[in-house]
Amino acid sequence: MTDAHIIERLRRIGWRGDALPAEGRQLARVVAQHRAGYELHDGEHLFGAQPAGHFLKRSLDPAERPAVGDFVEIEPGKPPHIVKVQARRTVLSRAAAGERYERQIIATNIDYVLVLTGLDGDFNPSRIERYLSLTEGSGAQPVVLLSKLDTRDDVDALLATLRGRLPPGTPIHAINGKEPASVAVLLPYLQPGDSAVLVGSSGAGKSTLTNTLLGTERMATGAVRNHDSRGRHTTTYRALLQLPSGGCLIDTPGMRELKLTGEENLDLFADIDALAEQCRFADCGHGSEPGCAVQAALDSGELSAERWRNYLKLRDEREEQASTLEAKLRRQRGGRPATKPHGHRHSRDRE
Ligand SMILES: Nc1nc2c(ncn2[C@@H]2O[C@H](COP(=O)(O)OP(=O)(O)OP(=O)(O)O)[C@@H](O)[C@H]2O)c(=O)[nH]1
Ligand SMILES: [Mg+2]
Ligand SMILES: [Zn+2]
Repeated sequence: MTDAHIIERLRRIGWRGDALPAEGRQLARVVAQHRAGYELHDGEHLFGAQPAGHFLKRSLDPAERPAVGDFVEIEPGKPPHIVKVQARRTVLSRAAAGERYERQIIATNIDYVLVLTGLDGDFNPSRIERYLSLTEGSGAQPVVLLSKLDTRDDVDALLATLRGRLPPGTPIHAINGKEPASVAVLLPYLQPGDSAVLVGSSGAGKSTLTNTLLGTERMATGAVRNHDSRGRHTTTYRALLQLPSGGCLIDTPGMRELKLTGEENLDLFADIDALAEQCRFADCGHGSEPGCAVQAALDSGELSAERWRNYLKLRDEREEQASTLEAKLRRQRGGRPATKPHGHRHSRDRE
């Protein structure tokens, strides 16, 4: 098989590179990860693989292990072994729930993060803002999707509220995830070479939408509870699927907790930062200080109380996670001063 043929095949699963790995190694994409190993696809075939020993070392940051969406180099064998993860174009991650700080990868090498919320009891603008904050650090574009359009008729008002809250220009689409004609608005994000990941609570309709885009009932779906619209965690693992439109889509299990990693910049709330700079006192606590621009905006209704509260919550969480992350990096560096993950390195920190 010629290199051109191999590259053409890899393009089908979203590969953007141009240099194939060294002789004897093959390239494939991680489409699923199970306890027993990985499922890979090379553009033509689906096959199983195991991680090489160095990925299993306890000292290794779990974020460096192969994850769904990765392009990996494999060496033949029975089973084949993943020996290297290619540099990631984009990474969507969250912090693991619990005490210990750990970054968990949701998906890699994706162009779009499709944030799906049901227009039933699942609808919650603060949660959408949380997803968008996590997306900011990923390098991928967020797209806000509202499913179950067919279940209510006051959607225009909800859409207007959301448009008023999210940064101008954020794409928002309301869809019926069961209706092919309705989900066709997503095709521009799912063209050959594109990769997208679907995220949202259990029961939001991620697998229903995935099946409609696929044209087959590939993923299991489950009814939500009547009283609170919550799902039953039907999907249990992330799966990357090739769509008839040529793009790749990653369906994910509904997430119970979405903790920030500390690497977000909260650009989503840049307007609030700008507002706070107009307060009379530089150290304004935005309480009852005279000349507080934030209080004035809250009083006039220009800033909603709910959005302000969500901003404070996300900002505090981001700060706390950022200092935990910094302490962790400092420990890893043997007590030397830590550099910010995205910051510039000082010369004294160089190894
Ligand atoms: N009426 C209507 N029902 C929908 C729509 N989208 C999903 N549903 C229903 O919502 C329920 C949950 O859908 P799923 O696709 O299983 O939800 P999920 O997001 O994959 O949930 P998890 O896998 O648990 O994370 C199912 O009963 C679907 O039939 C929609 O657009 N309209
Ligand atoms: Mg599902
Ligand atoms: Zn103020």
